[in-house]
Amino acid sequence: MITVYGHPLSTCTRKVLTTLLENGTSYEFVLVDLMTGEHKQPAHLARQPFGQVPAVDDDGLMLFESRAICRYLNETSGGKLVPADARGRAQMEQWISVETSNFTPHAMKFVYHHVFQRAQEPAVLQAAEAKLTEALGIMDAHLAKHAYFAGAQFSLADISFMPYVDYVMMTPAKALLEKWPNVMAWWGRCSERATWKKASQKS
Ligand SMILES: N[C@@H](CCC(=O)N[C@@H](CS)C(=O)NCC(=O)O)C(=O)O
Repeated sequence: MITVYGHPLSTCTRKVLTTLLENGTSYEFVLVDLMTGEHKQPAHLARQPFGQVPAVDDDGLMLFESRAICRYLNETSGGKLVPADARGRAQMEQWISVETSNFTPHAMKFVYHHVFQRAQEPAVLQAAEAKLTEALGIMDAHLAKHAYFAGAQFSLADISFMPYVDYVMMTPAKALLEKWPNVMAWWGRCSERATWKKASQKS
């Protein structure tokens, strides 16, 4: 049995749940209450030594780090979220790296400031806007030619971006995304998926 320790508002928890739901894998969900600091208590630190969510227990195999968890859960549940060929896999990994390095750190500045009340200096938001615009232009050019980041197939690369895009759409930086029609069309396709809606409690 797979147990996911997480929180429904957590971007990284949502990636793991979407991966499980896409593969039709059953799991148990255990809420770790970020609001009361449960993630910093010894019981959770034993599962996730950095005091973050998610963590997963697969019949005694304890894992943390959402991207590693998603790769593992996909591989052990049918593998439909990773392209079968090396070229497709390389594309997928490239875009997961773009998400981690070039998109999320900048996107989250807006999310911290506007959603989580962690005020950012104006200069920080200005720099984040420039970096985000650069990333969005590159993403848009790719998505003009491909339905998803790894090509025609919905993959872990799309799942990696989705929770961050979802949060950015709740901030004024939504306007930055809306300038890019292919990013918006991709987001429309991804955010309509029943698995995503369930993972993020939107249905
Ligand atoms: N690199 C980690 C990041 C996990 C992470 O940042 N989790 C957030 C929620 S999305 C968290 O637990 N934040 C609380 C904290 O850091 O104290 C992963 O991918 O799993």
